[in-house]
Amino acid sequence: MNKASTRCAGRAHWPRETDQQIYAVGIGSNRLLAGLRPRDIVQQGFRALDTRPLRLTERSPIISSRPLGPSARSYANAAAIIVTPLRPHAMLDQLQAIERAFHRSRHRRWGARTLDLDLLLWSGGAVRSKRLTVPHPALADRGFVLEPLRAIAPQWRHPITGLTIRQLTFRLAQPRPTHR
Ligand code: A4P
Ligand code: MG
Repeated sequence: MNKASTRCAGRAHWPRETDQQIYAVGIGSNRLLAGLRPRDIVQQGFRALDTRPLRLTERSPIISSRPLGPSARSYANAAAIIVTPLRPHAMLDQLQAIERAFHRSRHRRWGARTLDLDLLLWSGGAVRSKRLTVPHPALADRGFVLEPLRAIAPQWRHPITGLTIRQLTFRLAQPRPTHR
């Protein structure tokens, strides 16, 4: 992300006159597609996220992570910063169209998936509707989301807790008290 957009991503609101929205998107894959490995699929996901009306300004390193949930295969995870005129629900439509293009089917929650795109953060703050919750409700609890995001947007503040991504990552890494 360039300096101007880094500063704006750290604030609650992107200046209205630009009419541009900034999003942090989480990317996950743990399935093969036409001979492509999850890591290659994430690479292709970056490309799809840089196609109009989306402009990808930052891409994180791709990490390998142990599966959370029933799937046995490990995941490739990454994060990207996207600038676009699309408002949140239209952005979700766009992300789901990309997932469909990668042959993702939604039969089983948390099942193996070719490409999973989650809206993590929005420059306009929070959204809560039947279809969409932003920030992503599990953002603060998942290392495989926070770690890539910290590499590209460490100062972005969670609009509800007020903590930066760097602080959330640090907090998650702390040992938790055990109850006997
Ligand atoms: N939805 C609501 N808010 C959002 C949002 N912020 N971003 C709705 C995206 N979608 C959002 O999502 C189900 C519905 O959530 C959508 O139709 C949308 O209207 P989905 O992507 O179809 O289903 P899902 O991904 O199977 O469910 P969910 O609850 O989104 O799962 P997660 O949170 O995406 O977790 N382990 C590792 N290591 N790495 C992973 O990436 N991912 C998951 C899935 C499980 N384990 C993992 C990983
Ligand atoms: Mg999802």
